[in-house]
Amino acid sequence: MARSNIGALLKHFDLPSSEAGASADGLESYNPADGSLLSRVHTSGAAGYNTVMSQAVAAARAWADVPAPQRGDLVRQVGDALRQHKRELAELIALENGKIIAEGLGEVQEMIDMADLAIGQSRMLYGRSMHSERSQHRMYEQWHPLGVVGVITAFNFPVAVWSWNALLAAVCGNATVWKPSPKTPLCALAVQQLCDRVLRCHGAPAIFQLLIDRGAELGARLAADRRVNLLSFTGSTAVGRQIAQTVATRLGRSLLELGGNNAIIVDETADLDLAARAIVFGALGTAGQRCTSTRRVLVHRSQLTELQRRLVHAYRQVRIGDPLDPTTLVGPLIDLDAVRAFERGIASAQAAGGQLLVGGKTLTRAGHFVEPAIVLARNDWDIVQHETFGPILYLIAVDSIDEAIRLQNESAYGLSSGLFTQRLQHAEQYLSHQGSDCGIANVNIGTSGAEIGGAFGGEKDTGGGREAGSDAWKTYMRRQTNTVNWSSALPLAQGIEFDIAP
Ligand code: UN1
Repeated sequence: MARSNIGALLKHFDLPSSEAGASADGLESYNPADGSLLSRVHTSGAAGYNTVMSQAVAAARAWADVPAPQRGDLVRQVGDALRQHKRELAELIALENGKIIAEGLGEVQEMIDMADLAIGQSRMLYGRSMHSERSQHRMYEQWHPLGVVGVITAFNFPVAVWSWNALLAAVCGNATVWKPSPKTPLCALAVQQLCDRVLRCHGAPAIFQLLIDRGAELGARLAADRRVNLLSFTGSTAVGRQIAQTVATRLGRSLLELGGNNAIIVDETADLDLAARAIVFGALGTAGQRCTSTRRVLVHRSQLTELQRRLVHAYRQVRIGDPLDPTTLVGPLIDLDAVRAFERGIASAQAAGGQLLVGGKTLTRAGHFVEPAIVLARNDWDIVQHETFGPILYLIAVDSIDEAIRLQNESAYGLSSGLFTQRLQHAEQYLSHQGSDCGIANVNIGTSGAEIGGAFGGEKDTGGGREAGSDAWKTYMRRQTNTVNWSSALPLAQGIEFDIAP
């Protein structure tokens, strides 16, 4: 992309250019496709943290008084702004994160879908009513706003994961404080600009707040801060564990969306055309840097040779390069650390006895490009059980559906999973309690690319949180049980007699 276009894009979102003066508190953002400096942005610092938190607390208080359908109307306007700036935001994502433009557009679409879902939800914050065991008593529950929701997001979905949290939190009557990844501050600042414009037009309290940090300091402050009523964290299991422990110390709530080691099972009846397509998208989408990326394929031995042939053929066709070129399918990894982790992963897999079928090299051109790899492997190797955040796919032969499910579930993680089969019994076994132990289990669909309508998240080391659709909204509210006595007596529950005349 020409420099002048980058300038226009930054200007479009009122973002500082790379010529902006360097300062001690500055955070630099780089283009992973060529290593060039995109911009320098200011970090919030301790003083900024306090201002943002007090604004969020005040905004949450005022916002909770606004009727929920009106809160939905604000989210509608955020959705409209995203529709209007979809292309520019997608280009900025491609530029700063390195995912290809088609996936950048998909990420913004995911936010728009989320806005639509949240708008509808704003009229459906339903509580139940129960039949009281006492006569002339009414019992029901209601959902009230929590207050302030902290949202810490990762570089790989620099804006969509914020929208899962912030747009639901908004219709539920909360303010959010967003701490994006230091690797993608421009995407966050662009979304913040759009939100600020909408908030101004709407005359709404400042419920969308942003913290920019170079490291983990402000995230740790959010975890310890009693004013943060819910902390949603997306990132590694190691950091998620620390965050959850800090939040638990103050008996706060956390919502965790951590790593995955997602498998696709291909049984002896699977349609290999479908399976191969899903595997290629799952393993190569976002250059293997999704938490839902396909990392393991557990394939029935009778299908191994043909599946391997198709996958290797597809990998050889894949165009690696500029994420903004529409013919590119694989962009760069996010940074040099990611390239080194990929190299270590390949070396460890080979040292364990893995056979490299295709790819595995680091490209020598500028930018953080690698050739996606497929390795013939065994499930019990340490490296296969480790989430390397890059395009390494392990192909593992199995002899039965029982073995495949067992190996799939041996992972410490439990995010996403998929089975390719044409046999009803296998599909149902896989979806039963004896089947996949993941939060997401698909049949004839791969592991990545979930729709927002379902609850998103996973079990075990994935952290147990659920975001986006279904009843995930309940996480952003507190439940209150109410019993109203409209009789002229005071009967006690459980029939207890406690006769005393005060
Ligand atoms: C993530 O990788 O953190 O299901 C989120 C998917 C996307 C979201 C991924 N809709 O792959």
